[in-house]
Amino acid sequence: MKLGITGFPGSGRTTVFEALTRNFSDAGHKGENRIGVMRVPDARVDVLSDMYKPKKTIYAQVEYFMPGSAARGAEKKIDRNSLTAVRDCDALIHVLRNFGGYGFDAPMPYEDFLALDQELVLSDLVVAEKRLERLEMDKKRGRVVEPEEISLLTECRKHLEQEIPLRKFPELAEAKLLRGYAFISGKPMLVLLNNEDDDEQMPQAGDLQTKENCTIIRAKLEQELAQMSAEEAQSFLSEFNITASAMDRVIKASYELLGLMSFFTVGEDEVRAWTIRKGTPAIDAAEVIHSDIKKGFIRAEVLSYNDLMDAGSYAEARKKGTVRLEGKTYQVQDGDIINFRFNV
Ligand SMILES: Nc1nc2c(ncn2[C@@H]2O[C@H](COP(=O)(O)OP(=O)(O)OP(=O)(O)O)[C@@H](O)[C@H]2O)c(=O)[nH]1
Ligand SMILES: [Mg+2]
Repeated sequence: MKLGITGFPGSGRTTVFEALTRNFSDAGHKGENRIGVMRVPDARVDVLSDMYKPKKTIYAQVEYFMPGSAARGAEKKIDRNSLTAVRDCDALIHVLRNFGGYGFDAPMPYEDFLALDQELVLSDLVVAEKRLERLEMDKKRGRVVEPEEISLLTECRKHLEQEIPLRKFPELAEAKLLRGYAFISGKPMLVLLNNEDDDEQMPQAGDLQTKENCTIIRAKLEQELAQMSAEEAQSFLSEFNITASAMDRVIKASYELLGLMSFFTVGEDEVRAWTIRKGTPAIDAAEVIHSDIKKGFIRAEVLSYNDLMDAGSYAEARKKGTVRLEGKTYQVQDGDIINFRFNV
């Protein structure tokens, strides 16, 4: 699962990418694509690891992709190639400039947001129209066309003509028949307002905050922070009134945005967070670990993280009766600790 970073040239995409992934290089300045894999911070995994003292502790991960861009800073031009490049991402992180300074106009995050969103909508409209024309032609020629595909595409076209991004219609955006089109306005989006170092306020930005999933960050500050030693970071944190890295928050929000959640396996060898989509049944969660566990599935022994905390230990939880046996169709919950019983 991959998140693509978008935004105007000069909005701070490279800075955000580096702060997020701690991957510092001048590759971005040469217009190269960059990819970074980050662990998803999860205090529950820390606690479980303290409890079991395993040889290995494995966190969930998310991947960030930043397309290289030929456009250079503050050009105020949307780079279409970099939009095309994020079409195969599962969600978007959209960076808005809310800082000024030498060489920059006054920030206009709301206008920038609308301009980019319009671009996303237009490029999807072109795709939908072309495909509909094609399908109509095929129909006339007597070829078999899927009527459901035509009606879904027609619905998309209607919304796009009204300049509404498809992410406002999640069911439509996620329809199986439309998957191949990789509609970019249909991808879940996290909007990052990239503020000045000393500014923690949400800017004037119309109805942005109520309509979109927004987070305020100070990317330059975070990028500097990410390059410091622990001691340096400590004094920096208090100076700028930061309690925890905003990037941890962004990574967690990314995981949520992708519709993902974690279940855990625990033991002396390994404490591990496994990633599944919300609503996944136990039988498919088993497959994430190994296809043999799915094939030979008998039961899932489940204890929720909170019940483990209440009881203090697995053995106590068992005595209290909070360890449950669940079948194949059980819908796994975020934070379930699972021990799969299976035959090989
Ligand atoms: N004050 C301030 N400056 C920032 C912030 N984020 C980025 N900058 C500066 O803005 C400039 C552009 O940032 P980049 O991260 O290179 O932006 P970009 O979107 O990757 O830009 P291009 O790749 O050049 O299109 C750099 O000089 C950054 O140091 C911020 O949060 N506050
Ligand atoms: Mg850049």
